[in-house]
Amino acid sequence: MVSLTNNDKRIIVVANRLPVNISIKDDKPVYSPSPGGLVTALSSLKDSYKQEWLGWPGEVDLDIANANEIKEKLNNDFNSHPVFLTKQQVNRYYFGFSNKVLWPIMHYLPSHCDYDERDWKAYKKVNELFAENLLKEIKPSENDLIWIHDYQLMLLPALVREKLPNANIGFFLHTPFPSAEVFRAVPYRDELLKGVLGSSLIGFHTFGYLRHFRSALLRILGLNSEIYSADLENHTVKLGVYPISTDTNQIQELAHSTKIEQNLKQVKQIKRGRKLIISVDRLDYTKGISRRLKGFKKLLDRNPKYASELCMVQIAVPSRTKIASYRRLKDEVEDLVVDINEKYENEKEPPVIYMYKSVSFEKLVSFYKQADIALVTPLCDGMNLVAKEYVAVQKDKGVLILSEFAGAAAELGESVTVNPWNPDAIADALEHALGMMPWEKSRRMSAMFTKVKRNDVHYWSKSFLMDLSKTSEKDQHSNGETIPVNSQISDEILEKYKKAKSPLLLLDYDGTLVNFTSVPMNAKPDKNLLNSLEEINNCNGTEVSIVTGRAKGDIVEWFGDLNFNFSTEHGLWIKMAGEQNWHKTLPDDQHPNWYEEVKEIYSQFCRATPGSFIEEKETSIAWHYRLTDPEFGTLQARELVVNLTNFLANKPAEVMQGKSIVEVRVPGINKGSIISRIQQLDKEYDFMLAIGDDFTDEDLFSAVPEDAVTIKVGKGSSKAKYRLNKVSDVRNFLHKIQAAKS
Ligand code: ADQ
Repeated sequence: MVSLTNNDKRIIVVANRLPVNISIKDDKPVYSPSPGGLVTALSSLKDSYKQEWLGWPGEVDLDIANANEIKEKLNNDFNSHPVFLTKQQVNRYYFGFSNKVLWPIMHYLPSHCDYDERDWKAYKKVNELFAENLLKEIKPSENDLIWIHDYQLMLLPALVREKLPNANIGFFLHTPFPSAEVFRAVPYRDELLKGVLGSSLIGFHTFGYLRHFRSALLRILGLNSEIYSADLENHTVKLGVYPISTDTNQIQELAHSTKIEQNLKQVKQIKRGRKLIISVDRLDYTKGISRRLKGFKKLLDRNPKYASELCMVQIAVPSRTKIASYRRLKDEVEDLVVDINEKYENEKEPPVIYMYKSVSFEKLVSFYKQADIALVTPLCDGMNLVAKEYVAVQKDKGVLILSEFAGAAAELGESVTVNPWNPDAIADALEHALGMMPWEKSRRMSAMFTKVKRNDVHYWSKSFLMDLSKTSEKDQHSNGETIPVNSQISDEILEKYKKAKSPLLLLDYDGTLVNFTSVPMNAKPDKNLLNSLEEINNCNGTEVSIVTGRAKGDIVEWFGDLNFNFSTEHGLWIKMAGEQNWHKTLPDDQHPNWYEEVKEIYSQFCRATPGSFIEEKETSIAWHYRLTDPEFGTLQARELVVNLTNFLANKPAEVMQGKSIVEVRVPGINKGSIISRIQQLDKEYDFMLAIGDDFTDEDLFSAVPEDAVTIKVGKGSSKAKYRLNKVSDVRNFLHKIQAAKS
């Protein structure tokens, strides 16, 4: 593991809110630290890393307050850098796009979405403001770890990457990442995904969210990723799972300290000898408070005696009260509480005690300590810290009832899990918990406590930052052993080329000279490419060769007038410059005897895989799945390869799987065949350059002489010596070649 003791590095935390509250009293700003979970998470790294914060300082009225004075004070006393926002920006960026679009979408509640183009514009603007402030005020270097938090800042990683290509940028999403089917409903889904992809490392609470994110990359951006990484044109993004947690030791200490004595007494007074069920949430429609109350009512309806034996305390912190749906929720919850209490009020106390306020952490811990049951039933929740806080306090007593839809359920399997949408199931879970034997409570709770203690919030931040600090090293090596063509290497190659008297260029077509298109016939060469190749071909003895897997017809149509060398259908048909006729590398009677049957197998797969199609060539046949549902297409391709391999076991055929294509061809001919043809014709060249992007080009790289320059385009292992990232890099390189001899 990489050590995190490094005083040269800073951790720059970027979050919507700074960990300081500013209020204005008598026209003067008053500062009070508001240490949330992130401050605690980073506290154990205080001595090894300098920490700086960037965020919105809260609703400070700038007409009254002095912005410069606030800025200086925050810098000096809190290591914090404010991003000042106008009231309108806050309304549109925070209450608008963040909380009326992204928040409900992330929690599978698109019916709560309220789109407004102006909100999106403000969201973009504020993300830009964050980027500007970060670069201007903090001036990060490549040594720093920049840690961006949550859905309000999804565009920020790419904005920072644009200015600082080698920065270490981490992004952590505190909400769930929903199924791609839901996320694709956001009108600006491409921009949002591309924004987050500016990161070096993206962290999620659970593997499920990571899986959904990868699926969104594939379905929305067409980007294929690995389980823990995605390769982009200019950098690799690592993906990881980091379940956030509590400061378990600190909570245990507090639970046993005298500091909470007074609070414990107050809770006991509320309890009055009854069993206590505790629920603690922000008042948010994702938290399932209404259904939870209905579930509690069902329990009382089934067992009216519980009305005097139980007491349910619902603490609800006021949240996002500027949004209408939150205000409606408040009314709904209050009505439900009144309903239950009116129906079951007895001579002692009402069964539901509803507290609409934020309470101190000491008080919360006292409630957790006195609670026989914690009822945590969000309809959807990234993690849910209340569940873990309860476990951290209880240690080996109590019962946790936990929603299946909270991220915490992935770790806390010993809880009583419940479907939070179903009040009957909530009543069942409560009955189960109330009847649970002490030894079982202890067994379940101790198992959960061990996990919450081991994977605490310090472990969360350390593991994320360790992985982030390793991303830059990894990225450098992500290209395997091939060497990226930097300006020095490019100059060396060009120098050799200039000196050569008879150079030969061997260029693959799709994925090398042009980008892939969904329909292969649409990938026509543009004028610029044709001019550039023609000019190179006419220059001082240089011969250009197109070496492709495409059918001869396509190449004749597009390049027929040009005096190039051509090798098509993976080396089946070759025509060298100046030759009148095409040379076929296989005898005419070699029409494959497996051809029709393979075509029949392909047809079956086409019927079962909408969007796929067959491409017939003379001695090979290809099944394309570029236009299919990407996940299904990949699965079907795997299945097809297994079928074909079995069927062709003793036949003269090769099965190859390339980029969204499965191809069966006659063995013995491949893209390297053009080199044999050159030898047959006794042609000699004193410089060879081969460029290609996929596995079929590896045959060409193997066939060229040792001293040839070979270049792989894109990621993936290769026999080539050098690497260029993308088609546009190849085109730029060709322009340099063009300039070199002219
Ligand atoms: P939240 O939606 O805010 O956080 P949660 O994880 O439960 O949800 O955190 C709430 C925190 O606020 C807890 O530490 C809790 O003790 C405290 N709190 C709740 N009610 C309170 C009250 N009345 N008074 C005082 N404190 C109260 C988002 C995501 C979650 C994710 C967290 C962290 O929505 O899914 O777990 O971030 O990543």
